[in-house]
Amino acid sequence: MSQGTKWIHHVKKLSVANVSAALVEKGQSRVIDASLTLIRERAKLKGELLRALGSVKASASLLGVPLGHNSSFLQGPAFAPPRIREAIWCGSTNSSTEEGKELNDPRVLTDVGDVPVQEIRDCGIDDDRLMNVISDSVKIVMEEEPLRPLVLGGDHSISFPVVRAVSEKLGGPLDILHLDAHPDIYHAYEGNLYSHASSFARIMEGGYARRLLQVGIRSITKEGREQGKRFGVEQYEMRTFSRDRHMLENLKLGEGVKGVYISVDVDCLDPAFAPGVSHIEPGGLSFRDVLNILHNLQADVVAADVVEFNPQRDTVDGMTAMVAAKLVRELTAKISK
Ligand SMILES: [Mn+2]
Repeated sequence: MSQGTKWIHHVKKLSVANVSAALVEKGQSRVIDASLTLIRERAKLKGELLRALGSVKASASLLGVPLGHNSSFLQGPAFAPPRIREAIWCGSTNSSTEEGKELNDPRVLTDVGDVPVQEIRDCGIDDDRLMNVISDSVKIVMEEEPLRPLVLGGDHSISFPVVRAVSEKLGGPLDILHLDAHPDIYHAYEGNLYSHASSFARIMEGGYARRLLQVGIRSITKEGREQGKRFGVEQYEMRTFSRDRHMLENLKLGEGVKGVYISVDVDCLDPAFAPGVSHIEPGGLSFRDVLNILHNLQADVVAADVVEFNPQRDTVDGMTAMVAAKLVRELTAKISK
């Protein structure tokens, strides 16, 4: 058993002792209800506040998903959400986004807290149910208009339950802009269908995306390309980025579907810009490349995530935390209007 899951033992032991399965199941359901209650009440309060203020069409709301155990390598992304929040509000910079949105205005950005992933797993709750809790949490945020979820990962496995929820809630497929060094589209990885390397296979199988554009790709296997073809994914690899750049920096997405979802894996960036990731893959995008793509994108962004920041691989001064935070800040500006 890998290090990050070592301590999640005792409920599994209980279930083999003299405790009925029904009793354990009932207790687990209570923990799930309690987990959803705090998110629901915070989202409700923020939604009521924004509706009272009026004239807000869409507003980003942070939802942390501190989950790292579906990674094939390191589990550090479980510790990312509080570090990203800390960096968003770090006093070294002001609270304006590049295009002039004020992050300390609740009409622009609110926070509904974290899905208590470790607490849920500590109670022996399996990944099928955990993924449902993540989806339910996203739907709870969307319930409170004008809130739109801006999700802090976590490893990339969380994008599947998040996209599923957004698509189900809006009632149709989305266009997805996915920035990543990897296509994350293996059927399964080491037998795990929920692996962070398989999230986009689940998304495509579920019919949650009309178009999936993958940008920044530079670590892709034969299976990754075959799966891409099979699902009709538009894979833009770094080796041809200089040729594709103009088109990718002038995208228009989402016409005729329910909206656009943006998933940013921090490792889409060259490790020179973002060393604090689990999978260091040279030859990536510059931070300005990513901002050009995001700033010029014409789209109604209904939700987004920033995933795979690994604080355990970051520099001592938290440089990648600032990078992840700035991605979140600029995505906030993209969502809120
Ligand atoms: Mn990646």
